[in-house]
Amino acid sequence: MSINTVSTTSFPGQRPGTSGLRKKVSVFQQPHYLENFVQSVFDTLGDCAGKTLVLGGDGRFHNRAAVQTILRMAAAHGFARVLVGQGGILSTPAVSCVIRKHGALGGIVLSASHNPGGPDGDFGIKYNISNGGPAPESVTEAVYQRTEAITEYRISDAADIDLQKTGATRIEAMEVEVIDSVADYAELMQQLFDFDAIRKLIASGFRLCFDGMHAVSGPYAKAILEGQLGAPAGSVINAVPLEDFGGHHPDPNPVNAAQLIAIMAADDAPDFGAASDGDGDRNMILGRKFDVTPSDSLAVLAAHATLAPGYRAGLKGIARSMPTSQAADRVAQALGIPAYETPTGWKFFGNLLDAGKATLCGEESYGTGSDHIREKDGVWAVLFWLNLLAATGKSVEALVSEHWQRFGRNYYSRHDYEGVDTHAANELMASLRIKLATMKGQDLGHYVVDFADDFEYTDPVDGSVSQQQGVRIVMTNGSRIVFRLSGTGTEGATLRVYLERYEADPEFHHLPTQQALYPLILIAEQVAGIADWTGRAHPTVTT
Ligand code: VG1
Ligand code: CO
Repeated sequence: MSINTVSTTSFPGQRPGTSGLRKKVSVFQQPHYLENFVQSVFDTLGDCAGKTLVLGGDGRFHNRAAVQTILRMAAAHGFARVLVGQGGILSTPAVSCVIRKHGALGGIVLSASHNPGGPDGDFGIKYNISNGGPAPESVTEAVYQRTEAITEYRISDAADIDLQKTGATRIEAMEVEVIDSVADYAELMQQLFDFDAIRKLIASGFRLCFDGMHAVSGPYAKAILEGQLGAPAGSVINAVPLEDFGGHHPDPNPVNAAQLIAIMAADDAPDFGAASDGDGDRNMILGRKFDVTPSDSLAVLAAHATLAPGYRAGLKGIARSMPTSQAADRVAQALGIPAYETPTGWKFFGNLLDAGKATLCGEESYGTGSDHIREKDGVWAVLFWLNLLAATGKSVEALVSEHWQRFGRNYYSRHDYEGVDTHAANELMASLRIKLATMKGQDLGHYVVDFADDFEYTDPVDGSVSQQQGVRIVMTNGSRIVFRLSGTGTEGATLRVYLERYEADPEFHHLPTQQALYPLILIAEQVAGIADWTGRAHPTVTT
């Protein structure tokens, strides 16, 4: 075994987006492409002697090859130890859990999350810091600067290690320990939730269906829901991670999880349905013939949090990303705790969680989590819901309807225009920004604009400022339209339009969502000229 120094030249555009560097697999397969990025991360970290790194991914195509390369590079960089998931598999929340439990310096997650996989799909890489959370912008920016200047990387010429067998081995002086992908994570879940109560609920005939979408959460859900909580075999569907996710899009929303939606819409539907995404950090919650929006899910969990053992002491605060509906704010107000509004992306929650300012966090994009780790967590959200259902004896629909009666309903929808021309998308945003200054007080349909701005966030802990995080038009009655461009796509641009309307009157709590939001949908089109700029009359995905 020896360590080689390899000359390289920089690749343009290795700047991490909302959640890591995501590109087509073919881009990552170019010689030196992955190596350049990994060396840039290591160079940014500096001396790693004596330190532990956690490594794993969502099992998508190129995962195993990338794991072997990164192990050889970590050995060349002088890490003392790497903990790698068996088969190269670790969900994003499991990486966060393992980093924290084992006091690692950080971790590398190989995933493009909800983006499609396979040889023609996407690949991704993300670095998480010692608190278990995604690297903040200061770190990702330093990594990007390094990728622009890189001239060489170091790598051991050691042979591939066997990822299938748990246990320790060595590359150069570095210890490599292949760990059970699920064990640490499952142990943490047992500390947070009342497994006995959930077991009793399931034993009493309560039925559930969890859709692993052939992505990483299948093994976690099987081990916990079927193995530990006694759900009958077959309760977890599409449970085996596949390199191409079975050809499907591992994005748990009513459009992409069509099989689960059909199961939950049947007359003999299970009591509870859920799905997770490529890397296991998202969750979709369903009742029988009933969808729960992610924003409502966060609010309902917050309102009932003390029913779960891990949250019995109450919540310190609730944080949500700016485009997420304001339903959780109303719960925070009722509980007398602070509500925080951050830019999109889980990295912005890390400081609030570390500082003990927030306990629960959520995003409208099917992401919910808490201070138990520093990532959003799909299986955690499922267990939280099961704990609430067991503790209250109520159905999913009853819990949500009662929530609306108490707090009012925030009708909410996101319209995505995927794969539009990048130039046109940028122009649309630029022309919106020009209009902002004069919008205050304007009449739009039956609404009056309270304020309009481009969201800027000052981190209350470290004072860092993030600008241009989404254009928002907020009406005097609290209804909102938000426009932003995705930072996770790999083809053209994706415009996201977020629509929210508050309705206090229970008589109007059961309208079809798109109908309830129709006046706002018209205003969004009128203000932004979406059809003119993008050439699209309708969104590609509506959630
Ligand atoms: C999207 C979501 C955002 C989420 C991010 C990563 O980002 O909107 O809420 O944090 O994906 O999720 P964007 O920039 O495309 O809107 V995951 O599960 O793909 O890591
Ligand atoms: Co994800």
